[in-house]
Amino acid sequence: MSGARVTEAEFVVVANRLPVDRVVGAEGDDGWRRSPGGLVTALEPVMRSSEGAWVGWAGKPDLELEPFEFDGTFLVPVRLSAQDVEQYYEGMSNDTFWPLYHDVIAAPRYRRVWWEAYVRVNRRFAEAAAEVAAEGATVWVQDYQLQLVPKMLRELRPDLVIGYFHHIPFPAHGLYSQLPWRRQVLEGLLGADVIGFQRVADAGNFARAVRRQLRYQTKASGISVPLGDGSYRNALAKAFPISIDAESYVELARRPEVQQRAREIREGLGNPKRILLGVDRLDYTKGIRHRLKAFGELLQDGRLTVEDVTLVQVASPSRERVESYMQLRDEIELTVGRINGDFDTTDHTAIRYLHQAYPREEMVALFLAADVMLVTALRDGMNLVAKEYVATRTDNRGVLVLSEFAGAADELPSALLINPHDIDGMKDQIIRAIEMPPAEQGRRMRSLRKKVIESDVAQWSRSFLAALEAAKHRHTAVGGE
Ligand code: GDG
Repeated sequence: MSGARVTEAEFVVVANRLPVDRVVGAEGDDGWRRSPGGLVTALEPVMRSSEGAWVGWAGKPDLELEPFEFDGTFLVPVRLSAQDVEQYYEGMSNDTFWPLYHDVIAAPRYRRVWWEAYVRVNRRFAEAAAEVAAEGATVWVQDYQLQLVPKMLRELRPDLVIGYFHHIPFPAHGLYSQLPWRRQVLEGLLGADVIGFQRVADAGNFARAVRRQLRYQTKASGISVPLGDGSYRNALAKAFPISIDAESYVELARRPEVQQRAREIREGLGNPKRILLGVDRLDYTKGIRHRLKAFGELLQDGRLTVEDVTLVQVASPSRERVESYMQLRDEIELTVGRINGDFDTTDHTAIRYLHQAYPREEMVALFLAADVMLVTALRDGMNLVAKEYVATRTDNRGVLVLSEFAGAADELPSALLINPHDIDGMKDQIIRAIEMPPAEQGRRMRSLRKKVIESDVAQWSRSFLAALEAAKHRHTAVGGE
């Protein structure tokens, strides 16, 4: 097998997307730009120090690309046809796994052709990774689009140490068991030596599904995976809560031009006493409708007025070809239009709704302009926006209203926690946030910031990779016997 390998990478990341975006220049010439995502930032130091390779899709269908070097990383593009994108990505990943794993907030669709595409595409990713990994290399597979890759890869390359991280929730067994391919997916994931989740509860749900569906033994975080010859391999299923590059947010928040921009934003909104902010991909898991309902009712009840309070809602475009997302956009825009129509004055708006994506500097200026950050997800693996807001509040002012159903709630108990289904409860907490005295804001924010700054994304990748390293030693010990 080694003769066929393109390169010999000691560390390989496998993710749905490559860490770069294609940019087309003015003369029609194209190049690549590093994508701004958190995962890319988190793994950059590891990739640099380890002659790493990254296997992923370049983001456009039917692109035939040779592997290439970018910024010290060997990039291995996996080709997806337009049909693969439709069935594996938009279908199985975003219209089956996504709603099922987020507690069926939207109805998951179970389609056999999508599953077949998912298997086919996962195999393509596994084969690409098997080709580039050096003997005994460490491979880190990312997220729910690639749940079958760990097992497929182990079959191709039993010498590898394989990690998998699940960025979204893992649902309770009662819901998970709807999945027609529930056993195959569990077996796929169990190909990994370490399976990481956002919350302790996700790891627990996974272990329960494994016990119920596969009848494997579990003990604490360990799962005994039978090898078929009477012996067992130990897989670790555990929480590794992801975080942000906190330092870079602090740095942006300290820039005078970003602070100036925050002042301009406030002025542009007519200098209301309080600005509330929501920042989400336009997704039904984020609870944007519930948030709008609560805010609309507060205006209706006369507990808030548009002269005093404005809600800024950034809803960045997402999955625009998936039907449920098109519907959600219509509903949200109808609601925003109604609330603004009912309550706006010529000088003040109730909701400044922005269906756009912004550069990071602008996002930080928005965080700085906001007195209250609303994170009202109905279900969310972690929610990085909550952590980003906290990191930028270097003056220890501002209030985070945070849904209990976001993974971040486990780590950030000093936020004002809410149940977004309880509209009255949410309204009361929004009022409490708006009226919170500075001393209490400071007390809570200091404790939130301490957590986010201590547990940053570098610490996240270090602790996951340390667990994988320990698995490597187990491999060696078994091999040496
Ligand atoms: C998944 C899980 C988990 C948003 N709009 C703009 C923009 N963003 C940035 C945010 C944040 C990121 O996108 C979104 O991250 P979240 O964690 O909030 O949510 P998902 O996209 O659903 O991410 C989630 C995460 O994976 C990591 O494991 O936390 O639970 O669902 O960084 O700031 N960034 C810019 N412009 C925008 O308009 N620059």
